Amino acid sequence: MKITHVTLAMVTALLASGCGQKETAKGGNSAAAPTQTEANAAATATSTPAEKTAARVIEITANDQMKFSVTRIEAKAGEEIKVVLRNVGQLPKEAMGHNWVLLKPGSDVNAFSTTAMSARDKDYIPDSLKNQIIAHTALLGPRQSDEVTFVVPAAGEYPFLCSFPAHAMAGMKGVLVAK
Ligand SMILES: [Cu+2]
Repeated sequence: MKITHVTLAMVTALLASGCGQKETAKGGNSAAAPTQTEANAAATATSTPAEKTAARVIEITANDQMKFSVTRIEAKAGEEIKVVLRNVGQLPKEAMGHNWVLLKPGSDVNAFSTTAMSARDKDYIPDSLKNQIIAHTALLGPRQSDEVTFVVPAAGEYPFLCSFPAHAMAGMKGVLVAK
């Protein structure tokens, strides 16, 4: 799911930049001033909606003290959000890996965390509980980052956690509140 979102974003970015370069090249080579004006106007018109629909970025850091820098996110139902998680710690991934997992309203964070402990080969994303997950990042080692983009489905309180063993119990959890 994450890979699909990232790939789409990259394709969109590439298409956008490609179009921009094409318009610029056309305008620069053309001797006719009106054509260049039209090209610029068209470029402006197409870029404005793209900016309006861009996902809101929430940057979160995770550290060796098992803390997220953000534990509460306020959002609107239907809003597109991009969470960028950065592991700012030094300890190796095997001892202090971090991820960010957003669950459906009503999910039990502690139960999820406990089940996730036995899913080490899946980076602590247990197959049996995937139906509780709205979105999640990769498991990150020191100085790594990852992002995930999702649409907030509806109003409600969506718990999130780091599913590395015992991290949620130590406080690596929070809530996204959608209105
Ligand atoms: Cu963690």
